[in-house]
Amino acid sequence: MDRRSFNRRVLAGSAAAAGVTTVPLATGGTPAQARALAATPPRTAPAGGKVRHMKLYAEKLADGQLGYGLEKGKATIPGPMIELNEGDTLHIEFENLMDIPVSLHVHGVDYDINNDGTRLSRSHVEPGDTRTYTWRTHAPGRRADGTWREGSAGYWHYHDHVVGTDHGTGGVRKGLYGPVVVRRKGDILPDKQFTVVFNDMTINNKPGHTGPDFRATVGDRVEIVMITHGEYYHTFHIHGHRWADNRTGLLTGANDPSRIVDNKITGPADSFGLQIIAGEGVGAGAWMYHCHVQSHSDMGMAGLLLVAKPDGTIPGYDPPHH
Ligand SMILES: [Cu+2]
Repeated sequence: MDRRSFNRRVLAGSAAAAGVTTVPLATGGTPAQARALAATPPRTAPAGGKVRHMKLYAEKLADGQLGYGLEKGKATIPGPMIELNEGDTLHIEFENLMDIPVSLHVHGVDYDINNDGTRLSRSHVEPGDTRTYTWRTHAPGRRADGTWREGSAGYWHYHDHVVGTDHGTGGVRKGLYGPVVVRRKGDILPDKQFTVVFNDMTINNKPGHTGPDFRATVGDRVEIVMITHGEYYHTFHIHGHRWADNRTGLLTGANDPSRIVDNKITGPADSFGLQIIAGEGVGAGAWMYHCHVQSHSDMGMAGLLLVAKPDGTIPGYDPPHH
């Protein structure tokens, strides 16, 4: 089930429970339209504490790049989005379909040395082999000494740490990376999610000039997970929209001191996330996002957030012809 139909179901259920009338979504309404009409608050993350299992593969793609995927033959760059709630444990049965050793190394969550995904800790995976990596997460709380321990919630990422060099330089360069989102109970859930990875001078290792482009409808709550890899520093900028420079990318109230930005410097292995309401206050359009280092954007580090009107049209946008 895709996220939108999932939203439809959840929205339909919650609206019914709240006794509100909604426009039938089967007639083509978006989750955002339904929410606006029903004044339904956004969905939020539940408490964690679940034990989850998933299968992940590493494989060569047809064009010689490398990717992670949930099924054989379906690897993508970036790899699949892995979402957890604070308190969850995740066991990943990771299979290496390539003819070279590979690994899975994660940022931000809890893992012991056997799950580090490095050759130095002998936690990589030889060709044809399978290994289960375990990631754990925790909610914030007070330590025995009274000091505050942070929780795992954040916008994180995973990547290979052995292809090419003991730092995975070759693996990361060829596409072995992906997003991890850990939510705190009550965090607002998006309608749509996109991952943007500035990797060397590409976005998401996309060959050719510019893109990828992403699609949303006015009013959609869009979440962007932004990750940087490679050799350079970049700045992530999006037109027409702003976000809070904090853990969630959202303000929590009138007195939240977080700075509002529309541009953020980002260097190798940095990651952050943001949520925007597509077209809020500005309407539909082909809204650019790009690295704001001028030569980088000139060289193709730019794409579009295509925000459509409810009728599907995008004013001023001339789609590329194939
Ligand atoms: Cu750049």
